[in-house]
Amino acid sequence: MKSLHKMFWLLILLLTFNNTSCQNTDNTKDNPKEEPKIENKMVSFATGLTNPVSIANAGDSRLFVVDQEGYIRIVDPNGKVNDLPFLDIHDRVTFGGERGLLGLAFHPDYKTNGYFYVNYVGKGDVTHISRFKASSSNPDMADADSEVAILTQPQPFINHNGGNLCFGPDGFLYIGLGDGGSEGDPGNRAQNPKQFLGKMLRIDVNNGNPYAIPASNPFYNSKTTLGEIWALGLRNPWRFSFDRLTGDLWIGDVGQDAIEEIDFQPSGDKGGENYGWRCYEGNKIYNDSECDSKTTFTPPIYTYPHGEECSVTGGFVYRGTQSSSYYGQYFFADYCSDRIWTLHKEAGNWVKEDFGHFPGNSFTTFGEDAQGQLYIAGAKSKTIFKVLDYSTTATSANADPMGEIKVTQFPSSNKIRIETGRNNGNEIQITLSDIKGILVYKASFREANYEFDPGTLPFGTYLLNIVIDGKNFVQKLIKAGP
Ligand SMILES: [Ca+2]
Repeated sequence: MKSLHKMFWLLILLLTFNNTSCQNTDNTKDNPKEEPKIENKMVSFATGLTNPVSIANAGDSRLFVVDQEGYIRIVDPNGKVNDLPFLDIHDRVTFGGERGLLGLAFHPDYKTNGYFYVNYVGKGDVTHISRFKASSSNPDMADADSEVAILTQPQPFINHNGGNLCFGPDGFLYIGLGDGGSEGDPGNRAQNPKQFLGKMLRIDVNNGNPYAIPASNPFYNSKTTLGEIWALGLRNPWRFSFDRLTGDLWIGDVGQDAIEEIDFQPSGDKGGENYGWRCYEGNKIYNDSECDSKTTFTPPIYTYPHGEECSVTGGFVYRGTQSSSYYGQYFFADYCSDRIWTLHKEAGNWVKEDFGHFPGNSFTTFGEDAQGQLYIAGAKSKTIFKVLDYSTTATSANADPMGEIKVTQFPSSNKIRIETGRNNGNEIQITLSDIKGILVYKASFREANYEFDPGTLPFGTYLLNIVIDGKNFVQKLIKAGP
């Protein structure tokens, strides 16, 4: 098992200069004309996995990776996969194609109750939402015999099983179910208010037996719509997530033959949205033969057409390192094209940016660790990558007479490179101090560029001070663990 054995520096982009808050004004985003190098964007974090389809954390330093065949495996903070699985239920999982063990969510009080919830397709093509319990004696093991059925849903066809489940910031469990499969939703199930298929459900697993319907659900006590339904009109919401900061809900809904879409519900939303399928695929009418003209559909915030692309893998809003260029951006990928993008809002409009093209992966899922760092798994590459902080050219305010200073990280070593953008032969002094102000490295040079290795230092925050022609630049650096 390859582990991320090298420590690396993550750069924080805030640069202070003469009390002017500095903006990242240059275009440091990925140039779509150039194939980005994977090591600049992501690093291989864990390898040798089998069929990884979901990544979750339990509020500690471990990552839990769902193997579609019916296992949950633990990856330690060094990227090492435990020999023994956390959970082995392969005997009751029907594996193959879009079937298998598909989703995992830890109870918000997992630390005290040991409960976690899974979504799997079992015998007879029935989707099971079940609760399991961790072993009370071994935190790296769960009790496979502790299964408690929460909800089941027969699947009329083998595809479009949804598979994801997440606890929302409200403490309720959200369950994404696909339209039941085949193509074109032949039973018009996603629009049928009396079926779970093609819906997002919201249930309260802390009350009732085995659950209660929250009184705040949009169709609570409705006679025409099942009370569990939170949103309708989804085709196959394979991966969805909540923004851990804002509570916004992001859904990647896999399209039919033409259009992939991202749906969005702002935090505080009351639910009840109808995302359109099968009346609409993206923003285009797909089959309006039984569509009620009075129904209000909620359009996606972003769509993209098929071509190289064919199946969206919804991701997460990056909430890892606050000063990263990616902070607050929603990551998503396409399973077929191996492309990853980000979305963010600018002047009221959603803007897509290319993150990169990483052939040979078949990205199935994103996941966060307890700190909000972002990971993505490839089914084909059987690898989990970690999204790196984005080191960028930090320019000072536009009045800066000195030009720009660029500080570069080297993920594969301890080295830091400074490019001062000037070459007047004057002495440039640098110091590196830890957060308590204790000096750990000091040097001076007259060249335009300088590369140094401060040696082995503990993980933590450091301040790089650069003095050039009497001006003082301070850059915060984080020495991150693997
Ligand atoms: Ca839709």
